[in-house]
Amino acid sequence: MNFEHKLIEALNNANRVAILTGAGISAESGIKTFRDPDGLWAKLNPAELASIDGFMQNPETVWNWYNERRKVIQSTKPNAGHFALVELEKKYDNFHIVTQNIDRLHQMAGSKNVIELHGNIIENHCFDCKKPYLKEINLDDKELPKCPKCGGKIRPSVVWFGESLPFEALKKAEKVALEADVFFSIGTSSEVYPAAALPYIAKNAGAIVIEVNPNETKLSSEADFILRGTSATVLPELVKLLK
Ligand code: BV8
Ligand code: ZN
Repeated sequence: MNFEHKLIEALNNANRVAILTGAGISAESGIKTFRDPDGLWAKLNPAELASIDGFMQNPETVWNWYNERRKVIQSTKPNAGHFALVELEKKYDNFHIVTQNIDRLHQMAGSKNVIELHGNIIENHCFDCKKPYLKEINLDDKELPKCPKCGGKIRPSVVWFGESLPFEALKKAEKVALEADVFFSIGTSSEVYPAAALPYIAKNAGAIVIEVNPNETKLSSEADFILRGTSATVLPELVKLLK
């Protein structure tokens, strides 16, 4: 891929870089995205599964859907796109990854400053008393675990539709977007708020916005640079060209 000289220059002159990632960056690790044609939600309705109402109506169905996703995620590892971001982080003193992903592949790849906006699929807690549930999960056990403290239903520690994002994480994400010289939006359809607002916050505060996505998104018209390719191919090539 050819990168515009102005893009390379902006990155070589930047001090503060912020990266928003979505399911697309994990696609080349073998984890399905949500809204792509073969995505998780091509067959299932997200509102029924990744939502409080969905869990309250069908707790076992939702619990087992997450266990199926855990099986996939357990067998995956970071791809060249994740590792390129680890290399990129070394070039800047002020570098943050804000991820919507729950797979922890950024952390597994070695990224240090990762802000998780939508929680993670590894941890669980009680739906009623919120107490963390630390017992090992048997991914083949269809039975929904119950809270040892209050008998409540155990749920994955992800952020569902209609649920507020973790306050500290969102506040920090908005701060890094406001301060960024360069803001990347990588592998996200820019559909889900408030995460999707971050590139606009960055742009309005003067950042250069770069989109890395093989497809057009709602953000594309606002981006200063568009790298129309997959993250595992574009990011390693880009990082190689930087000082
Ligand atoms: C909230 C859970 C306050 C974990 C998820 C109307 C307007 C604005 C907002 C709303 C509205 N109506 C409702 C809302 C709020 C709602 C929302 O934004 N809805 C949208 C759909 C309109 N948001 C919320 O509810 C949030 N909370 O607002 O709280 C509140 C409080 C009380 C009452 C009301 C409001 C909570 C949002 C979090 C929801 N949880 N997941 C899980 O099960 O995973 S969202 C889900 O979508 C995932 O977390 C995912 O991260 C997120 C975004 O999806 P993407 O990551 O972008 O993935 P997607 O498949 O969409 O796109 C993939 C992209 O990758 C594509 O562009 C594709 O081209 C690209 N790609 C593919 N391959 C590659 C690639 N890119 C690079 N390389 C590749 N190889
Ligand atoms: Zn409980």
